Amino acid sequence: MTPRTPVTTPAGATGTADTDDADSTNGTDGTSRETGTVAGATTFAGLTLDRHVHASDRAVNLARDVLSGLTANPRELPPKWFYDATGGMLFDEITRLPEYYPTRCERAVLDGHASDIAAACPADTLVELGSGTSEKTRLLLDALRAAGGLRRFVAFDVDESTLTQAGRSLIAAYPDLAVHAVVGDFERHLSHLPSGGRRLIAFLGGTIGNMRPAKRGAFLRALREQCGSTDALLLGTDLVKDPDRLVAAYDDGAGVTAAFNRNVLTVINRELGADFNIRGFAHVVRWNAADSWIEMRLRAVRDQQVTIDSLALAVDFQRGDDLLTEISAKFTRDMITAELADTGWAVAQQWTDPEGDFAVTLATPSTAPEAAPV
Ligand code: AVJ
Repeated sequence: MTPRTPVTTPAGATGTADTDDADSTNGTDGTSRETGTVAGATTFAGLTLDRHVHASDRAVNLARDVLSGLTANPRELPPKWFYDATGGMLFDEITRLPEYYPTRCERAVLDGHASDIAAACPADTLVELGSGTSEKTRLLLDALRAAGGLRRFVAFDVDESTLTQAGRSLIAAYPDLAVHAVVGDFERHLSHLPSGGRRLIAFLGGTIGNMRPAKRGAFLRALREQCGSTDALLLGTDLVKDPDRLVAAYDDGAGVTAAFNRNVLTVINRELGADFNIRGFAHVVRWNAADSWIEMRLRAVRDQQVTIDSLALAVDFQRGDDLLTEISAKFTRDMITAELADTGWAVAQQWTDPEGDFAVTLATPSTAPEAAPV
């Protein structure tokens, strides 16, 4: 790696984005009122939006992650940068691939057990960590409505446009439901989750698997600290299985996941003025049995130098050099129970699809969360 000029981080690259400043339309607390409702008030009609991450933070956060990721050894990028508009569409396509079983397995569990979940936790508020666009969300909303108590839906995601779109379509589908969208990063803004009522907090899709164990622990503990005794967590986790099936799920025959993986290079080229040659990197997938996770990598197929204008950075890749772009952890039931117990949660119920490929766990707050391991 040869910095073209002394590597200086763009101004504010390390600045935190969470400003909560009053730039939102007409709210003073970062909450913009779209339909004359008051966030957190007793009346539940319409859509409320809280903004803790601003569109302007994206470039700063991307620059920070790319600079630290490409100058690290081994090189690594967080998977969140896959998800621009193209990445979102490619992921949607992945969920329909024959090899990628997690989405349909989780849907099968919710199809079969949404009413059991609603009976076990008759919440008045469904919180989804994620944008709430999925069909799975509606299965839960319908079951909680049928159980009689549902009054509010909170969607928490980093992408405001997806959130507001999803919010509006949910309001159209559920006119009497209060929809509260929170634009935030679940590694930093969980404390901004709207409080009150009895909340079922859904974290689906196996997305928790993209975090390493320490981050997962911190996340589950932070969530536990936001929860009262009547709240519950609904967690989707992919289960350990035949490594060939695991690898195939991330390396499909049609090459959609390969395109999804390479998309992060397109994002960096477009948003940071880099000159990655997309075809200069191969899509590589490996089952790491020791750490119980799938690794997705981009491997340089030849010696090449990549320059990133906005970082004044030049990065040399030797043929065979890897860039880790995602881990996706796979769990056993014991791992799930242990990680939840370590972070102040107790497994109340657990369901899997008929093949036992994917688990959905309902966890309730156990006694006070144990202190974080030092
Ligand atoms: C959406 C994060 C759960 O890790 O399985 C799919 C993303 N990456 N194919 C996963 C993904 C490659 C997916 N999650």
